[in-house]
Amino acid sequence: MGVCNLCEATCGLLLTIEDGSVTGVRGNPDDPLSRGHVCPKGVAIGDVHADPDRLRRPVRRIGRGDDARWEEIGWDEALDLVADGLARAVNEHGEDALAIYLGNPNVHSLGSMTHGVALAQSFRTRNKFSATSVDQLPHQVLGYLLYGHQLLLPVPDIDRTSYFLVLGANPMASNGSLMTVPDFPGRLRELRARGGRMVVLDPRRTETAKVADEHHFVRPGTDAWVLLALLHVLFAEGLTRPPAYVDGLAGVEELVAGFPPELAEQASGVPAGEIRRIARDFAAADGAAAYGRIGVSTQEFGTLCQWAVQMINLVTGNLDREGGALLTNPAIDAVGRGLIGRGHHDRYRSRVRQVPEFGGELPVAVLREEIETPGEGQVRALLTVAGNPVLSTPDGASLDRAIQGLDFYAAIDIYLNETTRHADVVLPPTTLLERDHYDLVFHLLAVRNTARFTPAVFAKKRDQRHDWEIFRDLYLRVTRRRRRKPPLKRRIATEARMRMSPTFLIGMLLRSGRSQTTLTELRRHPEGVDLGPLRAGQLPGRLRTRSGRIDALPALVAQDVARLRQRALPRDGELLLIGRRHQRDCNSWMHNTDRLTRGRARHQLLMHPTDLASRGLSDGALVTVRSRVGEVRVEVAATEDVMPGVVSLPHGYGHGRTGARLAVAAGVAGVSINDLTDADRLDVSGNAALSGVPVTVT
Ligand SMILES: Nc1nc2c(c(=O)[nH]1)N[C@H]1C(S)=C(S)[C@@H](COP(=O)(O)OP(=O)(O)OC[C@H]3O[C@@H](n4cnc5c(=O)[nH]c(N)nc54)[C@H](O)[C@@H]3O)O[C@H]1N2
Ligand SMILES: Nc1nc2c(c(=O)[nH]1)N[C@H]1C(S)=C(S)[C@@H](COP(=O)(O)OP(=O)(O)OC[C@H]3O[C@@H](n4cnc5c(=O)[nH]c(N)nc54)[C@H](O)[C@@H]3O)O[C@H]1N2
Ligand code: SF4
Ligand SMILES: [Mo]
Repeated sequence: MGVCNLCEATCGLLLTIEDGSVTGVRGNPDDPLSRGHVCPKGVAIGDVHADPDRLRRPVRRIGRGDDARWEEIGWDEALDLVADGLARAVNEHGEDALAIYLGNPNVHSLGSMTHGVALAQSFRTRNKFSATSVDQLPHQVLGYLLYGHQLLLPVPDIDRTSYFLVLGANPMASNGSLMTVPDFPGRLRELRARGGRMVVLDPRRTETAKVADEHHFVRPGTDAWVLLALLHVLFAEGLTRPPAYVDGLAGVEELVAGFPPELAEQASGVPAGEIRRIARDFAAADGAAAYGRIGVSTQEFGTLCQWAVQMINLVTGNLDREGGALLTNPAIDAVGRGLIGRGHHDRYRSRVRQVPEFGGELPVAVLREEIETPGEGQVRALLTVAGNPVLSTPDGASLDRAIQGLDFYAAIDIYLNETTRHADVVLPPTTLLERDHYDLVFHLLAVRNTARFTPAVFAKKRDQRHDWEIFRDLYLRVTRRRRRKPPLKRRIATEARMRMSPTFLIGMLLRSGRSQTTLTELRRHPEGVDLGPLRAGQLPGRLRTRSGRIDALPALVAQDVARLRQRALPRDGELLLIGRRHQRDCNSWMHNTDRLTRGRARHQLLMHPTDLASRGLSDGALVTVRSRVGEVRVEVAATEDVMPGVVSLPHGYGHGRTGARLAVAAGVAGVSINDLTDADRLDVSGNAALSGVPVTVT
């Protein structure tokens, strides 16, 4: 039995192993959460394990750029080199001279959660970055502001809801996010079978839009107007029934009074009449849940959008109600037990652009300028862990150049990708099938309460290291080399914890606290243990706010509404760029498996036929896409599935620079959307506004 950690759905797997390799992958029908679901990526999980291009030993770079050569070196030498490079930056230039970027797969690795985060925290630099600020930062800011904890996030009760309102998410391809929902297609069928409805707002007629009861095109970046208008209607028509533990609703009502559906129609293209009807249907439904994801997080008003999504659930009485949006009760409650901090905001700001931190992290959109701008606190050394920011963060091409100017760069990664190819040393950990897994994060966000522990499928080889061992060894080595060491008591405590294996820690966490299961029980049931459907009626008890109540209108939100008011509505004829995901893509990696890269190419720019015609372009042409920051050349594909005025490129492509040998060979390396996105476009949370970038196509 195995588990897939490639996306947030965390499906349980049944693996066939022959002669030490994976020859078959099926979904595990006995898994109480994933119920037998598996997708093409999960089926390809053995390909990563077997991939000859995957790094298995540390490598050191000799030479630069296209002339670089890689030399395998031993672990001790590699760890020493990395510790030397990181400690030297700190000793010579101060704590802030070291930057760290934690990429997406960290949340999917138990060892990263137990040990990687601790290593990052031991660096007292302000220059900590992660994929959070190109992803879900608005959610975390609002979890903190509304509910008192950055990860206290209500999850749509999809198994019981009768009205599911989806903005800027494509769970048919992504399998859900901040909503661990394996087998979304099956769960949607059940929703429809009980007479429920799904309504989707998206600038593209996505796979999810196609199976929805209603789909409305919305102009990119204008959802805030639509969402505020939905609230406007709910208040104006007396459709609210908020719980008693909420303050500040009069302020919300006053604020949304200035955002009628007619204004929203002008901004977004969604007809005012439809907005009114959606508000009424939502309020009338017996259990309704509004949900917004990447498309409404990574835009200029991401925080406003996510706030309004929370408000719609709250004022209609659907927060903490069956069929609405509910809190989970995981076996290890990392939020309730304080394993993850509540969050904090604006304790300090970035050096160059003065953007506020959140939860001890700065927006990754400022990383390039922190590397390139001279002065005290300039970033001189970088550690990336499971990340590829050159492809994943705004204006990646400029970051690509900046990284090459660093004194020292080390990566912990299993591939040489577009970013790690610049590293001085790469330390490759074992991969999923070689390590134990318990999900500390996604049980927190799942549509059903379950618990599952998955022991490693393959034993690691003698010359391999788990990621937690790499984090431990780096912690010890860097600390030893630092001129200013952390206080002795803290050092001893951290060191002791770093020496415990993740599995040992999970056992401990399950024994302490009031866990609903034990590691012994989980070992006996590797398919997972069912802890029941999500529970209603947990609020206000579980709020972590100081008042024990919800302040519906935090100052940050109120101020940002003023920014929205001043915002000019999009102009006709302007082309706005959005991203997309495909079921067979996995962010910026997994493009080195034949299984996922063969078949119809899917890296093209999607464009509406009328937009092509008005520019004298034809389907299949090679076009130049330009934004304020850069340009790419890519094939265009005509489709009526995108709204006129909108073009779409997938993210995670652009392997022409290097990496993903098989994708390059198959001619599907594509271009990077983030060569076009703009590091200056930020939401008020600091999240990158990757969506809705103005571009021209010629
Ligand atoms: N324009 C645009 N940009 C986007 C997005 C978008 O929608 N549009 N989406 C954003 C989002 S939501 C995210 S999460 C980010 C993701 O962007 P990143 O944080 O850069 O993460 P990945 O692209 O997943 O890159 C993961 C890297 O980790 C390595 N890896 C895989 N497994 C392991 C492991 O177990 N251990 C280690 N050490 N390494 C491993 C892989 O080889 C790969 O190089 O991209 C963001 N960028
Ligand atoms: N197959 C696959 N699954 C994945 C991933 C992957 O790379 N591949 N990545 C995983 C990760 S890291 C994450 S964070 C999740 C993300 O999960 P989702 O949020 O479901 O991801 P997307 O498919 O990018 O969906 C975003 C949608 O927003 C739309 N959109 C863009 N701009 C706007 C806008 O301004 N307004 C509105 N209303 N919509 C807009 C896009 O057209 C797109 O349909 O997926 C995860 N699952
Ligand atoms: S939906 Fe696919 S990628 Fe996501 S966990 Fe399941 S098998 Fe893995
Ligand atoms: Mo993500």
